[in-house]
Amino acid sequence: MGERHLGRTKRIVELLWILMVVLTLGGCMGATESPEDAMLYPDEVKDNDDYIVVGFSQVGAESDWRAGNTESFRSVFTEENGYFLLYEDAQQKQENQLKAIRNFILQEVDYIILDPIVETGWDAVLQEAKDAQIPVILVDRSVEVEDEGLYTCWVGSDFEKEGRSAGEWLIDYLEEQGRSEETIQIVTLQGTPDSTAQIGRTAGFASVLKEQENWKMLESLSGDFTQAKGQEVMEYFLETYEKIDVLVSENDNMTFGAIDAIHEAGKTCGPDGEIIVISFDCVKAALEAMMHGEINADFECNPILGPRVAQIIKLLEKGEPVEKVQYVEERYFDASMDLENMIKTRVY
Ligand code: GYE
Repeated sequence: MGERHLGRTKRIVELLWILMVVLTLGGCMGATESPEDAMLYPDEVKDNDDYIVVGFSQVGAESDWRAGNTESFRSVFTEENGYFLLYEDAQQKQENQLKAIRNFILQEVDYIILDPIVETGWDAVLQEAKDAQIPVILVDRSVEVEDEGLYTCWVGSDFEKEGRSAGEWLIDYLEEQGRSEETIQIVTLQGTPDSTAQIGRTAGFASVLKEQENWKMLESLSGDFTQAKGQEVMEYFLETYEKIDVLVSENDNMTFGAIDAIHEAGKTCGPDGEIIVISFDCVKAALEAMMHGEINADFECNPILGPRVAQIIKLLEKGEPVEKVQYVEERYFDASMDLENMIKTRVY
């Protein structure tokens, strides 16, 4: 091998070393989850016992429901009310939530509020919060952990009941329409897989479906709770299945996307259309769509959880016990109701 060749090989080896060092350092920096690039709370708050510091790890900003939910926390956990809120939007990624929680622990917050995107994968980080003696309050979605003592309590909706109510509503509606004996072909737009809302709504509807011999579930696919994916998946359903009688869409934003797809395919939906549309959440825009005849029934999911969590924190501050599982109240709406008046007072 010539000298020039040897020199080049040496340079390549040197470069590879430098690259390895850079990559290793970069990797380490990412893994230390330094609080520098995350939200910090100021020293005057840290040294001031008048404030209760709350770290809130939110799922994302994927839907109108989520926007209402975030606003509910932001409006309650204010400095005026004696709180300092560290808010972290995880952009629908569990890894971001794990990072946020570890940052809250590093900063020694007083309470952690977690809306877990999926149910699994929380044992280690919740153990870390417990070891640091920081109570964790779960909101909206829940977790599946070995030891339920890893969190203080959970506040949210009975998703399974929502799904069951949707199925029961469909039985009654088909009966009213004189279609009880007909073969009914159904497609489902599911929410984020493994999220409590998806698991519960799917299971609740399935429990009714399995008793109905003439109902046929053609396919269930995830639209990740977003409008764009809802539209995309509905386009696929419409291309694949010639006759769809019912769309069950596990949130309103996917429903909005699906309605666009239905119109683009030259089809109709709602009480006077070809496809019966059942949705969940009951956000204002969905009630409006119902008024315009696009949605048949919508099963409410209440996003206003902030005040309830503030009450829980007040009890915990006084050293009082709190209930482990706390459901919020909700109802359903359908196109036969006086929606115009209801919309006026709706805050989400
Ligand atoms: O239905 C959906 C949101 O977890 C209940 O998440 C929540 C769901 C809600 O993206 O719109």
